[in-house]
Amino acid sequence: MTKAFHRSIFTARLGDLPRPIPRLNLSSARPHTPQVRWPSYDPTRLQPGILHFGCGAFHRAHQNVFTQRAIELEGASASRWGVVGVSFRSRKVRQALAPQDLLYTVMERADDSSRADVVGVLRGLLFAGDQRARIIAMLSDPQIRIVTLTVTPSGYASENAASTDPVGLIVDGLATVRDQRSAPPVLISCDNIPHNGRRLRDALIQRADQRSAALGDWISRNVQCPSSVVDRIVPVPTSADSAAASGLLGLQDLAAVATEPFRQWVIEDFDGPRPQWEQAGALFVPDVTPWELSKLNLLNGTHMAIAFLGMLAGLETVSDVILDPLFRRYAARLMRDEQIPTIPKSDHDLASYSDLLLRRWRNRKIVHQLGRIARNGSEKLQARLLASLASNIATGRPAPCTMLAIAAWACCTAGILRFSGTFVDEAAPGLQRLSVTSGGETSAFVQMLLSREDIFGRELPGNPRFGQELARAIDSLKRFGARGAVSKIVCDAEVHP
Ligand code: CS2
Repeated sequence: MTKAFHRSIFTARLGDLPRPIPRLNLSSARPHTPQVRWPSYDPTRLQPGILHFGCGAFHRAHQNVFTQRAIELEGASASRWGVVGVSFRSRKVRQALAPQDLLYTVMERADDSSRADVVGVLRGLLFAGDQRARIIAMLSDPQIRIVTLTVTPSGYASENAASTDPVGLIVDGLATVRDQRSAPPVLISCDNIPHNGRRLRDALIQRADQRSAALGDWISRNVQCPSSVVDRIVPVPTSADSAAASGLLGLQDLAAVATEPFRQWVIEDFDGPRPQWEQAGALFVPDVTPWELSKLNLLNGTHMAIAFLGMLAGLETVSDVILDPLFRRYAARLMRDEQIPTIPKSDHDLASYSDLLLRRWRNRKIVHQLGRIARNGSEKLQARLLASLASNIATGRPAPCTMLAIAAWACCTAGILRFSGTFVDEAAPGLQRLSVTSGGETSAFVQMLLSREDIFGRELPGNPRFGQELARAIDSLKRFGARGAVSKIVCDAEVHP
């Protein structure tokens, strides 16, 4: 065999090996692919002006997209709105983003269109467990004019022993601001909870009061916590999403996020500098309540209802449920007959909003796992389903769809019926014990269940109609299964509208 022959085999073999795709970062060459948009500004020139707590997929696909658009539309003057993210639960986000110079792709997917944006607004990423002092220094840095939060309801606990939870860090940062007599940043909660601004403010004041009443008082007089309503469906990112982004970019992206085209951010007016988010589609309003009520009830409440009923019916994703004509009718009826009547009238057109929701949920390109929505359902039940139910009971309006949704939550969480998929809920072990103690007796189970004041409050359990109807709905699920129980309600309504 000649040397040349050896060489040709060697090169051929090398050529067969898959070449590693270079990682997305600031120095990677930008391939010219029409579906991918790169930031039109230079990310290295952004100065940090926003500190964000809770750097998960939702933040990356929501607030950062608004900020990027605002920076692009405002031009060079907006370069003071770079974002420094803080993560609390793990170092994973930092590990994925650091080798990418904090760049990542947001892929917008619809059944008939798709686009991808490389987002460059993140200019720092800190981990609360390791970098407490840095975070407090940033909170009191006069350049940081805005702090946004997506830390889930548990992030607002006013009692907490750790000093690295969001509320503790902000209180420490504000104490420094007060000592240095500078202006505090504006704190914007972007969590999906009622009156999120007030909730944040109360948690901060209570925690500060434990240190010194003067600090609590200073916070109450000087710190603005506007409420905001955020909306965009962002499933948990998967390795398939990373692979898809890498395919589009020709560069490896291990922090890519997939989302729907729709995005909404409604923010209560406040004083002080901010990116021109309204140019990017955000809405500034004096009072966010109408948006908050429609979002929490119509979107999140119906999501929750179809998640538990869908899992009981053996389905896996939101689009599986909504593309099923029976469940689509159920969702439409829940919104039209049981939720819209409980929301005070405003300029917000709720009939169009619910039609839009049904269209958004049909999107098969968004793989939104029902188990993800069911996660920690017990802490979300109050704002999403129980509040509208209480108002329906008070006015004597029947609410069979809501009752069935609550029954489905109970059957899944207490392990009364089998369901597809998995979900975590801190209250689940306690509810499962109740189910075992009741020995399969629905009314005994319901009686014990309703004593959980942390889930149901005091008022609803005091109304005997609630307990009786809930027990009937659970029995209907046990007897006819989710599909059978839903069709009894929906078909019955169509016979007797
Ligand atoms: C969902 C929300 O998991 C859930 O509770 O209802 O995450 C929902 O997708 C978002 O609020 C949409 O804006």
